[in-house]
Amino acid sequence: MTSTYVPSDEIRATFSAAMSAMYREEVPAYGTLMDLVAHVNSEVLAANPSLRKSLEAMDGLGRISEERHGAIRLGTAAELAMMRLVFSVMGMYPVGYYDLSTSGVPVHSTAFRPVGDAALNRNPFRVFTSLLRLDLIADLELRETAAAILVRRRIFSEDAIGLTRKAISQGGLSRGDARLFVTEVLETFRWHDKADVGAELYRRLHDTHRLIADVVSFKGPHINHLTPRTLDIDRVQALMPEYGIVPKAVVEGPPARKCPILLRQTSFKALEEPVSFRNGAGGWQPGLHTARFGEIEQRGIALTRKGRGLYDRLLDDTRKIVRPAADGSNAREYEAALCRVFEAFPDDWEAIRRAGLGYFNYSLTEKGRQAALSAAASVDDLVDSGFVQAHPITYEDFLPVSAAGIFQSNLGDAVGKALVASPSQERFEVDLGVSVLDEFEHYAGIEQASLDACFRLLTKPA
Ligand code: OOG
Ligand code: NI
Repeated sequence: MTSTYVPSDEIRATFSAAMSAMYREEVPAYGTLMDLVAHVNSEVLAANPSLRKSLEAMDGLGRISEERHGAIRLGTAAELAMMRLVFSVMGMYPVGYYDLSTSGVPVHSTAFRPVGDAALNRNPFRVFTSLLRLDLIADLELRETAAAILVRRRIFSEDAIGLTRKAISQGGLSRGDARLFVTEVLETFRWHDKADVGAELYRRLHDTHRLIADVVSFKGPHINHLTPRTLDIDRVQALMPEYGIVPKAVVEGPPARKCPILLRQTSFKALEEPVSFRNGAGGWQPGLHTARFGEIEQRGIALTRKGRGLYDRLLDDTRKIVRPAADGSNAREYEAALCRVFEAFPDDWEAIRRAGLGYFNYSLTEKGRQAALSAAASVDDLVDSGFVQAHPITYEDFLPVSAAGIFQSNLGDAVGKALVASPSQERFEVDLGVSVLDEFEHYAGIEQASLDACFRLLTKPA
């Protein structure tokens, strides 16, 4: 009977499209950004046939325009645990642990995403999912008030829960159930302009930390941004003002390079939106809330632990020279320092590969397909002799310093400093109900599998 179920990849693709359509309607600037990104991507591909070729080999061109991530902020462990089950129906699993407390944001996070080439190529939709950490709030009374509000709310509909349980127990969903599942789950991510609290409590939450107000005051974890993938982030950043969008001052992540590494991101500021607060007499009182924004990203090669270590060190060195100011006043200075410091990171695929800084997908060349090896050879020998070629593996995850920069550009400038860094992956995993996948092990596994396949083919008797 399993064959009658809709593949989880397809449910995810349908959900991602539905979410994008909903957000486009809710936040028109996101639609403008999508159009701009599509325009720049097609320009880049037309002007750069070799990039086109390597993308075809690396990721499949089809996924680029489909590609996006979103972000939500949850309030309780129970919400996180249920969210994990919901995402699992769509073939999305928690990868990585991100501690944002180091940057003054009282959350820790994971990314739910498809795992493995086939699933990523079918649809790479992912959701950066944060859990609020009330334990980092000093005001005990406010902490308890917030916790009491959160424990009462129900962010999933009965049908969303029922269909999730059904999918898990029977191993999938029929076409009709899958359609209903997408509709019901989408509700969890919808914007609600009616707050669940009064203006006075909102203000107290807001003054403690704007993020707390965003999580606690509303009925559910509205999607706060969606991020299309661009092939030229600097070009999109430069064109944004022409399209009536004001970008944040600096692009987060590594500088522009010939060989892109990890992830570069930029966003436009959150909108100030009209909301209503409860007025105590059963009525409503008008107010404003800022939460929802747009973001774009450009993805490069996944780095090994060694490569990531070098990246983290260089980023840190840069920030010792110039720390990007929230108002953008030293943006040029920061970019210049970033470029200068990152000269220490090789900008050539073969150099990156040989130094063990990045992960690669290996495959046989035409010459390799004709060859049969009897003696053992090293990977470098096989690459040198032209039997094996290496394509960079795309980074599918996130970066905590960048994420903090994105959070902060959208939470106003007054945030920062006040928290004591306290990563708590164990606590997070208990709340989640499983361990998160280690991203490095995951990429290493993909690389190793591609090498194993090469060796198998090369040593097969003719
Ligand atoms: C999430 C910010 C992190 C990214 O792309 O790094 C993020 C949030 O604001 O909730 O989405
Ligand atoms: Ni994002």
